[in-house]
Amino acid sequence: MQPKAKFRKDYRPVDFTITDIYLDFQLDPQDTLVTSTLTVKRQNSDATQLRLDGHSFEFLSLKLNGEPFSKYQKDDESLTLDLSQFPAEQFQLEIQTRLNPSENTSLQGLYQSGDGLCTQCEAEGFRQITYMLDRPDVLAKYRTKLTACKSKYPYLLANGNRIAQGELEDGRHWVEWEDPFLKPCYLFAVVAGDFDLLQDKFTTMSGRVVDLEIYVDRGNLDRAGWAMESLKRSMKWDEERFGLEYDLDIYMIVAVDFFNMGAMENKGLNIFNSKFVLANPQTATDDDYMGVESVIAHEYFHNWTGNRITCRDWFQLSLKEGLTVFRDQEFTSDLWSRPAKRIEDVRMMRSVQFAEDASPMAHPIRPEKVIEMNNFYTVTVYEKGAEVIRMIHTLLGEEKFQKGMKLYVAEQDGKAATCEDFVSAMERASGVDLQQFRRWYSQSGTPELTIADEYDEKRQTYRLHVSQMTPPTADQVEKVNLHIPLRVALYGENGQKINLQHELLTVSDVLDVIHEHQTFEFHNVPQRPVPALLCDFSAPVRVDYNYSTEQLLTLVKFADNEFVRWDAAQTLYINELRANLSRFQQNQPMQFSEALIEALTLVLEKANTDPELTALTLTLPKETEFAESFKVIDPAGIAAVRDFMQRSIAESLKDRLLVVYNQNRLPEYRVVAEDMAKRALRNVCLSYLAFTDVGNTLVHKHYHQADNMTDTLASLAAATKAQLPCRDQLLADFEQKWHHDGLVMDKWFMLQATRPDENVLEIVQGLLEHRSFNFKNPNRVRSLIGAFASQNPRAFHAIDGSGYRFLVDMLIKLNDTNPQVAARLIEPLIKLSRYDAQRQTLMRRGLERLKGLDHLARDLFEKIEKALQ
Ligand code: B3K
Ligand code: ZN
Repeated sequence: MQPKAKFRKDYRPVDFTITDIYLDFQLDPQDTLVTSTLTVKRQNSDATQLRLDGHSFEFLSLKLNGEPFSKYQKDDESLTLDLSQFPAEQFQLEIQTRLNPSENTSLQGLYQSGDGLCTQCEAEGFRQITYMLDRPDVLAKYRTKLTACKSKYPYLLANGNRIAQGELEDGRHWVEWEDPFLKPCYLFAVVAGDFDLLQDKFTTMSGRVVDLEIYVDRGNLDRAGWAMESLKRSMKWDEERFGLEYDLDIYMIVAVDFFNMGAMENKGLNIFNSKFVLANPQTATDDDYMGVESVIAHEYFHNWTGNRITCRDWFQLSLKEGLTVFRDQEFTSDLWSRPAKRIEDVRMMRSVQFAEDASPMAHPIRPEKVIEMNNFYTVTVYEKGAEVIRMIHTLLGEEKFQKGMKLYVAEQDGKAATCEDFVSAMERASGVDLQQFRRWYSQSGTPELTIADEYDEKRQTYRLHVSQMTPPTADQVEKVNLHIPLRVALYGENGQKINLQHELLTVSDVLDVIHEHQTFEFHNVPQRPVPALLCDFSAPVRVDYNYSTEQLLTLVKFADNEFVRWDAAQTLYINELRANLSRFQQNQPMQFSEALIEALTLVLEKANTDPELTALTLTLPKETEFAESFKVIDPAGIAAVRDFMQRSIAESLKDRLLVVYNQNRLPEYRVVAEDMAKRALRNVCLSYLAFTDVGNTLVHKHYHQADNMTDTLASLAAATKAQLPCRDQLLADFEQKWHHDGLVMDKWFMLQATRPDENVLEIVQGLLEHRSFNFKNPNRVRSLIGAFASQNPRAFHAIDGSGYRFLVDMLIKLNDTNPQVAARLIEPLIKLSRYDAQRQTLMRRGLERLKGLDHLARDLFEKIEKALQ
């Protein structure tokens, strides 16, 4: 049977809802018994059928108001009760099911992670536990009783507050939990296991004391402190910036090793991939520290934007995800560096999200059609969704935006809402017209702004001619004009900023682009300015303006906005890559331009005053970032040119890089912004110096002097990328030291998977048998197989098709064990239209091999179908 699509337009309210749920779990890794007692309430007097979702368990029994009930029909996905003879307004259903968590490799529903048991219910995992109206607009009160062997599972956790507990004579114990807040079943969670526990307290703004608990595997307590600090900072920030306070008396976070994504915001009981909890200087890099903090914040912020106010249906996912990503981005920006955070997010948008728009999976932030919901937890829904919220913030300003948030919360608290409810609240609270702006929710694709300018010296006027166009996408051919906030700045030749005026009035630096063609005119412009366009990436669009190298150098040198300086350098890098790629493709010698060296010299001059931006600007875009400026991607060419650029920069700037490298050595490891910036700068210098004659000595020394993972990994990466003589020894040393620790080994697997070596595929294949590798663990799979396919384009797209064959082999295995992870990993293979004919044929062959599988999971089916169309 072919999986069926669901459409947003088909949303209907439920005929029956569920108001209360009592769940009784007799937990056992092989044999768990679940009794679910549902209070069902009729919403539609004409309804005769109640269809409950459920699969992947053994169905034991059904009772209606205490009596066995047999008027039902069962299929692979559901149980439909015939209530035509039963018109009652309200009744109770009791459903018994039996589960085997130890064999649940999908990591959805109830499953075993290490020695513990845990759940993952979003998006539709609850239905793998018991029959349920598994949809987010069914909000119920939950009571949960957990019973299990006490020595094996000393902690039994669920949502809400612990209300009772006791011991049984057979060595088992039980705990009962009650969640006073209404929630959809995707926020339900259970954890059973033996843990080390870190405890703390937080006093909310109204003076309530909340118990904070972080559960980690035994022995990992020294890695939980940063997560706890992050949680407290998040709670405080949400009170200060959004006026939102935590609502329960307890907040628990459990770290597990087997997890399909980053973390899950279950009410009062977050379950996390241990990657986003555990951190200490020996095991985590600076980036890991930042990752932990922002994911902790993100899940915490969901308590309001996601849990108290949830989504009416899954098409509205961006309502909670876009908004919560926006909130976590703001949190990081307020606490650390706003420009650095912006640059990180923009890099992601321009590479991964723009690529998704250009792929068979293109969809608006609010999709219209879904086969497998898990396939829509995408950069589009999340990151572009956050960009859409950010544009609303830009159009309204902080004050009115917060007024809108207050109204939204007041109107929707305790409910399941839609994106329209949010936009409407923003509009009504601010008085700003968002009519045309709403199209961002329904239109997919990356809009392109083509900009030309004109300076009239006599009249001292400057004009920007702006045209917008959104190219057709796989899901949507016809496009309409969007409301695009375009932030601009004008600079004089010597860097002075020119005031934006119309007649004699100062005008906003945010231009409202709403038509297909528009001209913006500025007055009293004393000289031909250099325009900075789309400052801070004020909208998720591409800009086409024909910058001269001189103009870009002016921006790199003088712009008062860090983002603008960084962005001008990006354009220089891209221009350099383009020019050399044509030479490379025509078998001509490559040449490195003086202008780029001049720009980077300017950048390095600011190393002492602004180490952070210097590090970010010196960082060469990744191959996948470069790739996005081409319609047809030449993976081998891009890799060769990038490699050439890296070596050229290293050679030309060696002395300066060495000075900066030596100036930025730190006496000790501290997780503070100032030191992190210096480490980043020093390590980016090292990454270049590795390609020079001092490389081997320097990298070797760096590795052995490192007292923290940031520096250790930087030297390992430098040795690997530059293929230094010390490489094998350092890799072996690292492996020896960390092979027992999967999380740390993920960094090593990733380096192996992205090696520039000719025989990297052979190495990766060999590592599938490595003692630290485990095919059932999604983190391992992502860091070895995922990194090879998505971060090593030269090898993955090898013209003999070996990379594709390998990925398909792996996907065939994952299709049976963990389809959700498989559907993530297939991404680079479905983007076939971006490659030459020969590669397309090979990629298509791989997809067809998958399509022919006997039990192709719907997750993969959806993507393969689209790719082959
Ligand atoms: N809401 C979860 C993601 C669930 C993914 C389900 N496939 C984590 C988050 O966005 O915070
Ligand atoms: Zn989220």
